[in-house]
Amino acid sequence: MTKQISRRRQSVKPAAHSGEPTHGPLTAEELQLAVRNHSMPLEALREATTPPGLHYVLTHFDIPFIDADSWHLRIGGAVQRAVEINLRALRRDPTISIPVTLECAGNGRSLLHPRPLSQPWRLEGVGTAEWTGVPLAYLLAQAGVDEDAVEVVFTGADAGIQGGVRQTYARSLPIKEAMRPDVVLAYEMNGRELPPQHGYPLRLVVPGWYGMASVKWLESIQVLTHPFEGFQQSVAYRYQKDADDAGTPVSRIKVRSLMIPPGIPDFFTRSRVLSAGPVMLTGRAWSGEGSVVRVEVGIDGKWVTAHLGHPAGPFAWCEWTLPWVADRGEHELACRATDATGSTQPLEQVWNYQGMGNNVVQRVKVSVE
Ligand SMILES: Nc1nc2c(c(=O)[nH]1)N[C@H]1C(S)=C(S)[C@@H](COP(=O)(O)O)O[C@H]1N2
Ligand SMILES: [Mo]
Repeated sequence: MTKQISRRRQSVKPAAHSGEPTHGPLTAEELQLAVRNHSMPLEALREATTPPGLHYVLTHFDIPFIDADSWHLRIGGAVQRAVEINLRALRRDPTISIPVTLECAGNGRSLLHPRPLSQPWRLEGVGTAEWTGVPLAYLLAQAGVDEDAVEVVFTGADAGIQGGVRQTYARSLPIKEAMRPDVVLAYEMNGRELPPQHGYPLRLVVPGWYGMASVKWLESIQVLTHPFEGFQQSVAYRYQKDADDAGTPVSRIKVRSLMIPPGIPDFFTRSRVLSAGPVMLTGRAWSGEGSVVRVEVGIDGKWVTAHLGHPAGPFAWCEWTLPWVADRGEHELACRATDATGSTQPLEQVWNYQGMGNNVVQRVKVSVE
């Protein structure tokens, strides 16, 4: 009996996105999202720090334009002393700078069959920036977190409707993650104030977690003595088998590598043309679960271990290179990373209802002339 009720409850649960996954062509709604939320061109993998404007952007609702002079951050909930702090005061607090590779949890979604209807990323929903700001743990310590605290919820200034539910964008972290010394309340990206689309004047950056955890346009931090059940926590960002599956939460970034497509592209099809002879294949690899220990490059199905460079930090991607002598004809290149936990990228798409945490190997077809 109880089971039936709970199942019925789940079936009226709002969907994280709109409609069932489809085998059909790209919809006008997906195109609308795709042009709002741009990805990082793969040639930008050349740079350890993604150049300004090329870092991917994902915004669920509208970008709020915030007046930094009247803006302030509120910290409250299960704390000894509630805090209200403005930007000038925050900038006087201790700072850290940390290079972080951020990836959208939906990266790779449009390559899935059937295709979940949401932001239709291909493989480029990623970027690396140097984030500067105040360690979250420092401010939480100032507020004095109560002993029975279990989670911290972060709320942005942006509101909208998703899955029929009116909401302000909010996500939580378990208290243990929130207390990590490398979680930062960032007011600078690559040494400059945050651009509007990346969360001006202040955002959270949670190294190692998929992007949804890094709440932009941060206004409020509340310490909770119970798990947060907001939409972006309990409905969206879950690994679900189907619409009725409560699923499991999405958290850390799975191991992935990408390659700069060699040669030159055809404008319309983006297929690659390359001259015969030596070429340095190169790209970057990352994982939020442990450092990258190996990248293999597949050349027409044969895997060769690439040379690994040193990442700028424990949560930044690392460069890989592999010299190749291209001979005339059609070739398929691929890359596959493995991290310290032993996880390796799958060769086939692993499907889930929301298209989350996909990390399939990238394949690049080249014509060598
Ligand atoms: N307030 C707010 N924060 C947010 C989002 C949002 O829509 N609103 N999107 C999240 C998602 S899904 C991702 S992937 C990252 C993207 O960060 P970026 O646009 O700076 O790359 O921001 C996260 N933080
Ligand atoms: Mo995302």
